[in-house]
Amino acid sequence: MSKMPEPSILLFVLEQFFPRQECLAIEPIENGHIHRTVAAQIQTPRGTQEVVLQRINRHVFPHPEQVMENILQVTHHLQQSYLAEGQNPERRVLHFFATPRGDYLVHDPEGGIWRAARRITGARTYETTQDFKILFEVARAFGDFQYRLASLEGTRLHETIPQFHHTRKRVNDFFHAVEQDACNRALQVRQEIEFLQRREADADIITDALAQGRLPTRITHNDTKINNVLLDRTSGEALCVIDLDTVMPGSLLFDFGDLIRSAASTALEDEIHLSRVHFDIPRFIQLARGFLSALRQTLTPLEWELLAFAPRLITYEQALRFLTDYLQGDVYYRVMYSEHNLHRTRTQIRLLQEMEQQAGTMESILERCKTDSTLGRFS
Ligand code: GN1
Ligand code: MG
Repeated sequence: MSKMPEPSILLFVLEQFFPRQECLAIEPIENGHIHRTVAAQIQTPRGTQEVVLQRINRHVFPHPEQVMENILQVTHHLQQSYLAEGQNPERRVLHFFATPRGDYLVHDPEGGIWRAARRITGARTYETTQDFKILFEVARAFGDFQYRLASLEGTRLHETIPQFHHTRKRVNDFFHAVEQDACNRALQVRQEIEFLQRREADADIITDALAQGRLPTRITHNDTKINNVLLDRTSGEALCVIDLDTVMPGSLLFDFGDLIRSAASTALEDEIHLSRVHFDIPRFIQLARGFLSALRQTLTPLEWELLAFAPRLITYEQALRFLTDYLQGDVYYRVMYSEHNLHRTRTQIRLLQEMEQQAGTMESILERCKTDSTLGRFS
């Protein structure tokens, strides 16, 4: 796990983005498993500016410049789409700062690479919630995000992490980690390993259909966790989709799947007490309704057919990824203690088991969404 950067490094980076402007405050933002994030307040001639600084994890994203190129294309497109509707994009779309020389990335003296975005104030994220209105809003925001990006199709976006949701690749990485057993942890997690091995056949269903052109490739977010949507603190309205690092060509099914995985659970991803972890059908209903409200007309028959399966696949994939990282000695995800990735694996396995039990119910709920005329409204 990487430590919090020294204040001198943060001040150096701020000086590149905002030369000769005083920094009034700095505080860490702890959510997110990948980058280091801090919030800063800058005194500018036009008043105070709230900034989010992020040091990009180069182990995970070896080409930060490609990540930023994608993000600038995507944010520009989203801004235009709000402007065309006469809406102010300021709190709807992330805005990144450039240095006076026009650079969106700054190198610090220790080799870190940083970016800076305007902080959207009066907004918050949720790690979990049972508030249906919030769930509906989060899901609607991800569906709307993907809907707006459909008109960007044809643009070549970089694949910022190749084969990110290629489940077969994740299975292979997992088998490799089991075989290597670099930290002698495999024996202790025999049950979990066997559970995941038994589901190996599921891995190819979506990626094969994508490769054969039976499923459309769209521009997707690829990390549709509940905490990647900012909501207005007062009204509860969804404002802005964040964490755009993995926006790239993908399947709508992965975005739907990851949303359900993260937001239809009754507990946090790293809950230690498994008896608290459930896949919750009432939450699933709100999430499905919200996500599909903008997209429903655009789904192909095969996308509809695989929609109920997608959350199981993504939950399976996530369990594989957490257990792979546990076996490899926690080299990918930020961990707070040595069993952290194991606890994360176990919550995913528990969710997957319950999703398997509820498969029929999920299918009939989605079937109803096909024709429900009230889908776009929260009820
Ligand atoms: C990572 O950065 P964060 O926490 O939003 C990961 C996702 C996982 C997620 C699991 C680039 O997302 O793919 O689903 O952790 N992001 C990357 O919580 O690997
Ligand atoms: Mg992320």
